[in-house]
Amino acid sequence: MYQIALNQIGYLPCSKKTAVFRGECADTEFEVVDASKNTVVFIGTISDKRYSPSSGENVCTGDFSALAENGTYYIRTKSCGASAPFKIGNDIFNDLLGDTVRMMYMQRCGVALEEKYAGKFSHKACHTHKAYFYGTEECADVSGGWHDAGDYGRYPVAAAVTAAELLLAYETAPQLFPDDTNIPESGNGVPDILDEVKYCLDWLFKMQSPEGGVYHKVTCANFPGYIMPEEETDRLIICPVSKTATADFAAVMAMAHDSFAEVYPDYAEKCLSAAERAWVFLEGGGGALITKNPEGIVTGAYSDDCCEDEFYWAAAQLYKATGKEKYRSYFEKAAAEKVFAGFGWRNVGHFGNIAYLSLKAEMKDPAVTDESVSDMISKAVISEANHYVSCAASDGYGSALKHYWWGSNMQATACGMVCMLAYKLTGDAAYYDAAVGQLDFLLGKNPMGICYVTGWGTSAPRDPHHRPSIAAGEAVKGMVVGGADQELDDHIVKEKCKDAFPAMCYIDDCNSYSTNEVDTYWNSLLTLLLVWISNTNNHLTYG
Ligand code: G3I
Ligand code: 9MR
Ligand code: ZN
Repeated sequence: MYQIALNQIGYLPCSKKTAVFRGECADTEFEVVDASKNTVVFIGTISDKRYSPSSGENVCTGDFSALAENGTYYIRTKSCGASAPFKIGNDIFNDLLGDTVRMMYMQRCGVALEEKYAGKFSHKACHTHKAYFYGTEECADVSGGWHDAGDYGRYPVAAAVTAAELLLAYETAPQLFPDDTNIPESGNGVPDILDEVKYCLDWLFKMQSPEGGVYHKVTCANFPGYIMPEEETDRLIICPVSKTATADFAAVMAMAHDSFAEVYPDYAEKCLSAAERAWVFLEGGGGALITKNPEGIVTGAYSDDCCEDEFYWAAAQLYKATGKEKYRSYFEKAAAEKVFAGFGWRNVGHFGNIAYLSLKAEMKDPAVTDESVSDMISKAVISEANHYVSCAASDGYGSALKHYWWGSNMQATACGMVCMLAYKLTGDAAYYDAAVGQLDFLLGKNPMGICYVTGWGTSAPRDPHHRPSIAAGEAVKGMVVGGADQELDDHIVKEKCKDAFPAMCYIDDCNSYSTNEVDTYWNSLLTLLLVWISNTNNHLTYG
């Protein structure tokens, strides 16, 4: 493990650049070396010695932000040795960005992944057999969509959030999403990211009931062994309609209407009418709150005892897509009572906030939003971001997390997103720096000294909890792993990390699903953060 922790992909020329020197570093200076010429290009001071409670060690920091020339570098010192190499440049995240999106293709269900697209992870069509409505002998075709994570379950809540984040990334910087990423739709004149989202939405349509509600998931009753997807042939069970799946469906279908209007105009209309039918279903009180799995089902529950934030998000997206008063009044009344937050699967409020705030920015028409509601949202975002900036400033590694739980890397990414939202609202660079700090943490500046994305950086997870990777004996590239979980939610991390410090409760072991699994919405949130950080110049600012 490196004694110098830094972002193993690299730094944008304009961004703050810091490294962490771990343990008792005797040096007072560090050198940045141009790796191609092996010449010292910068000398910096090692300072700010402090105790890092999340990792139980003393650490120091070195700032090399003044170095802005494109190139490949590494840091070296006399007593801490050398760091991993890293790049400086404006486009250094572009290839990683492409991989974070490509994961979704690798998760496609219901079709064969051909070798020319999926290489050694190719497989025959999977989960095309009949799916039965829970507790009945009635069946339906709900083939398609994306396998959620390391398992083969398909969950509309997870899929909708993933698709939404990909659409937001595309809307921010369409120029970063080409039509040549080697998926079956490449070269059809539509950006591959939109085709990938459409693959998911095509499945979501199948998950909408005739009444407009959306089934909560389709999985087998149990998780399978470490097999390729086509080998899972147990009965597929469609679980009952839920409020959260229905509301998330309404939200993402409304977003898709806006994003697909130009490339697939008829499809865009189909999305919007499905979204409005879902809303009518919810208005009628339809669907259940899912607080636990149905009897006999042990796969992912995606339980959520609050659906107000999902309704909040849906109303904002439907208002943005239609301009209808009923959605506007629902959202503004809800926001006036409580500004919801979250970039997660359970807490989705910030997707609604972004939709509402973007209206004023995009429409340049103050009447389109209620200034007092926008102000309340802005104040809530800035207050949350201030908390993360303060946490990051007091953490030895710049992490905004005070607690590491299952999916903590997604939470770190979400903290970065909130800081970017505050930056868009205020232009205050402190928020931008804190957001970059969360990306640095994910990509290597962390107590594990690991770039938490498979196949990226110098030290990356090699053994993720991901069935196709386990079966193939190699990790699919470009997947974010869950990260440290001090709750020790699986038997491996409980055994191996029971005495570890919070940010070190991570193990690169395929059996550790609570620290080393992957998930589509962990990837898509990183896609979005990478785009928002890399595209400050042509951002939609909401201020
Ligand atoms: O939000 C609370 C926070 O307020 C609290 O401080 C913290 C510590 O107790 O817990 C937080 O809740 C966490 C929750 O995720 C929301 O992020 C729970 O601890 C944590 O156990 C829960 O983990 C979820 C896990 O399923 C178990 O439900 C992960 O987020 C979620 O990504 C994961 O999803 C699974 C699917 O069910 C099945 N497919 C794989 C997928 C990834 O592992
Ligand atoms: O592979 C499953 C993963 O997707 C889930 O997040 C996790 C918790 O629900 O469960 C994993 O499956 C394990 C099951 O829960 C217990 N037996 C071993 C399975 C593989 O680790
Ligand atoms: Zn499948």
